[in-house]
Amino acid sequence: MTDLSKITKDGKAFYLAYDQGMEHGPADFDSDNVDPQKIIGIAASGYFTGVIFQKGIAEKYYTNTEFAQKVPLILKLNGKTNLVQNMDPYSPQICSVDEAIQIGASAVGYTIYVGSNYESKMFEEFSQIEQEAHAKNLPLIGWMYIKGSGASGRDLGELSAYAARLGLEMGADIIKIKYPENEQELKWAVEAAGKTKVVVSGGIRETEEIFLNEVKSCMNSGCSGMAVGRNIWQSDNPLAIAEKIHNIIWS
Ligand code: FBP
Repeated sequence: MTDLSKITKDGKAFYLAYDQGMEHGPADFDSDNVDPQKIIGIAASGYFTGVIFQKGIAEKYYTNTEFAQKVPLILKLNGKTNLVQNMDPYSPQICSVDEAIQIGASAVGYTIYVGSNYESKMFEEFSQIEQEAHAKNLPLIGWMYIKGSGASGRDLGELSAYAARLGLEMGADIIKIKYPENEQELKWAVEAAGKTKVVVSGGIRETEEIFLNEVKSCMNSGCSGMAVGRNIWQSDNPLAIAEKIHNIIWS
């Protein structure tokens, strides 16, 4: 089993996600949170067990800086924009495991679009990464996102459990999934993931009350934590909401 101690605390996890600049463009940002340096400041607050970047930001704002000592880096190895509207998304690998290690990553991440016609291409890249990362005892986090013509019209609860199981079958140490329709479906997905830990992604910004209830529901469902971006760094007080999420995860 891969050693997850660098990116978890007491078996639980809380990651600050900041790869949206590639996935959604600067539309998600304002003049404050567009600056990666500001995000690093939040990430280094002590509430997080990791920060998620693509390689460009990591190289310029993290590697060989004081922050590298304060919060572990999870380097995303693939990505895409939202400009190409494809029913069947493919997110190509843009960074290798070796580069990630040089950049100072404590773990790597890769998105598989479960149900896409390009699934097999992403499987090939993921399994190559899995071999390379695990040979170096580097944890692998699978973003298991349901999107594509193969998923269309299917039951979301069933697909969430399928995506979670796929993460286990593919060798992911941790999977990041979206909250399905209800707590019961999430519990089933967590069961399906077996010994692979499950964290839930934050999604678009909600009111604090709604979002914190979702975090509670995730923890009630047996998840190991959260990977949140917009609900934190789009907040008027990122550190205050980060503290509340942290306290729910480790309550
Ligand atoms: P958020 O908490 O902001 O949703 O971030 C989590 C995340 O998984 C990011 O890592 C990723 O960029 C984004 O969501 C993808 O969101 P979507 O699938 O809606 O494009």
